[in-house]
Amino acid sequence: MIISNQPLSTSRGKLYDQVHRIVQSTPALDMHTHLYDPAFGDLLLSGIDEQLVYHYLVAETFRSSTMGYEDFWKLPRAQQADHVWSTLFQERSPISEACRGVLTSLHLLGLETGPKSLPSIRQWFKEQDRESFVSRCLEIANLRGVCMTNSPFDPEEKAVWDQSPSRDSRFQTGLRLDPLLLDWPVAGKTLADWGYEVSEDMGGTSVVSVTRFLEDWRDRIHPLYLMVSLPPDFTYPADDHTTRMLQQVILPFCRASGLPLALMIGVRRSVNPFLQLAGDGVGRADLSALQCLCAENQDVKFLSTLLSRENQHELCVLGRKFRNLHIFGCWWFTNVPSMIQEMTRMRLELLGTSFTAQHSDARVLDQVLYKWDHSRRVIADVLTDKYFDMQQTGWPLSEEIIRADVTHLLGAGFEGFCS
Ligand code: FIX
Ligand code: ZN
Repeated sequence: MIISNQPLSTSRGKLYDQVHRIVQSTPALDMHTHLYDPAFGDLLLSGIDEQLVYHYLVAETFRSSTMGYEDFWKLPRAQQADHVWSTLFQERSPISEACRGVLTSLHLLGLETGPKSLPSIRQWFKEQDRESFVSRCLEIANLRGVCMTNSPFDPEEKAVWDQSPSRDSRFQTGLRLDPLLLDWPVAGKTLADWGYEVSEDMGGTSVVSVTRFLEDWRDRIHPLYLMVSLPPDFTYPADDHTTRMLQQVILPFCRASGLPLALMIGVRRSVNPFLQLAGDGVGRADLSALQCLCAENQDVKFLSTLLSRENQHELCVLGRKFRNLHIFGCWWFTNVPSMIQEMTRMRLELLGTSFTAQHSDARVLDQVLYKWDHSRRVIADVLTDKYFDMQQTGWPLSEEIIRADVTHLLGAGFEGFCS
């Protein structure tokens, strides 16, 4: 890449090409995924069948299929994938964002696609060497790192940590705390089984013990941040367990350790339980909870992404008020081009470059290909508009400046906020 300080041409077409090239070629840090370090074996999902049974596609399949929910879940994975393929890719055009995503990922891997191509695609995936496939996906998506979602409460994952796996430095960690905040009866019992002295009412040595549990996992996995997904009716402060856990354990821990707390707000879990993982919905949150957390704890760092489109403007305004709040990504139902475009534009207009433009939330390795390709295109479109407007005033712009902004938006800003 030639880096030049020469002012760019004010021709819109040339600016468009330059910004797109820079956004495509700047390595990103994917700050929230559900991928695993290859050392975690089968927990790292990849391949066409896993892509097809992704919960985004399962939800869409049931809109058009008359198959019973139970009948679908009883099928072996490959047959579930066959059903998704026939319903969404053969009987109609694969036009939704999730379907388009499968096609983009396959295309970027150099595979030909068409209604009859599933058997040959499967065969191709069978022939791939796992180690080199991981590198290939990260290279094509141009990711310099990927942050996992690491839950000590997941028995399969914990079993791997217990073996002290030899780690791949491209995969970083994030400590997931949902059960601690949202399901204390289960989390407390689990902690007690592991030898931490806790009680049902969080009395006695509970606060000290849960803090020690966090310290132990911090020392064990070295997370970039702590995280939790919260429902839209999350309220703070409230006379409930979540507030007590935040006030007595998590906020003091974040304050002392300097680790940020990521609050992902707006998911209504299991609105249709028959859909299993695909059955979660969205609700508009009351952001006075986040406002209060940021205001009362200015020495604690918060990361936030919200699920409801209706919350996005309010979130940007909160971002303007609190420098201890870093906004990131277009989460889940907002990870579609129309929403990425709207949210990125609004964030640039209200926050400048002081946010992280995207995370993938990928659950299957190959998905990073489409998620980043689609997002990078939209981010580059919006940036082109913004730079064009800026240039019209006579303000100089250079390749170097654009690259620094994009580097910031694609992970360096998040790292700076954390450090
Ligand atoms: O809570 C989360 O981290 C969500 O991203 C997931 O639970 C969700 O299932 C997902 O994969 C969204 O993209
Ligand atoms: Zn997620």
